[in-house]
Amino acid sequence: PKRLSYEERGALAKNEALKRLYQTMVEKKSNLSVAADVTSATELLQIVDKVGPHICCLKTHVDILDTWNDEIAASLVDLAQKHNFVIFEDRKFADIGNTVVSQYSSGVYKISEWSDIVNAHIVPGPGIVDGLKQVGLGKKKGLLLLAEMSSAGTMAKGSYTEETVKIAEENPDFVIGFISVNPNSWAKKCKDGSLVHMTPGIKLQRGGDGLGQQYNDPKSAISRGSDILIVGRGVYRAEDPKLAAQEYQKAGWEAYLSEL
Ligand code: UP6
Repeated sequence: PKRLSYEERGALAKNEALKRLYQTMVEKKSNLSVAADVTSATELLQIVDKVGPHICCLKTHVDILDTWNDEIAASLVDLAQKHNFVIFEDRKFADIGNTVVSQYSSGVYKISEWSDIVNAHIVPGPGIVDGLKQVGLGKKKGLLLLAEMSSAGTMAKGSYTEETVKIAEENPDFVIGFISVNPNSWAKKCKDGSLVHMTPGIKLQRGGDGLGQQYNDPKSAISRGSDILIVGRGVYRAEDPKLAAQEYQKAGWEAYLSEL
């Protein structure tokens, strides 16, 4: 076979959150993560309840919401249990270790209390991973490193991208994978077969958004080595978000099966 299955990858995983993610993907036959980037908290919960059955992972941007409190956090966690998905807060941490400790655990959002996965840029160096790990490891959380970005002119490329592999492999207990666009072009150096590649900039109709976003379709993203497709506007701006989620789930899963 060309690629290891999600089951096999899950068996190799050294992190609880990553094991749970693969298990969810297999159980639901879904490699779809919906980015529910609406700014109304009420609307967020409504959309999540609709698309929940079709996703393995919900990606949030908690800092775009019009309101936030413990009740909304609890509702998200309830929906995650009801529909069986993991929660990924796309916080893109980028500060020194000591500061990200507070940003991850404190403030208005207390991200470490309700999200299973967060992500970080490696601009500051490996200390950012040490800081986030201090908060997240005991709570069985996982961290994704931004290896590449989907936006035009991204500076996350070449040796910067390759450096993320090194930092990931130095932290196998906590780093669960990467945000990546074309992992087949650089991730072969990665010896840990469990690490997951999550890819934003996915839409059935390719193109862009006028603000730098560049879209790939599900099939080509998976063939470039992606494991999980992150879809935002393709789902939540669709006339029927549930139907759209179903379509992306099917496209992503068929693309995955064709790689085995
Ligand atoms: N995202 C990207 N590109 C990256 C990293 N993250 O688009 O390199 C995030 C965005 C948004 C989602 O912050 O939440 O993925 C993409 O949304 P879209 O499908 O509506 O473009």
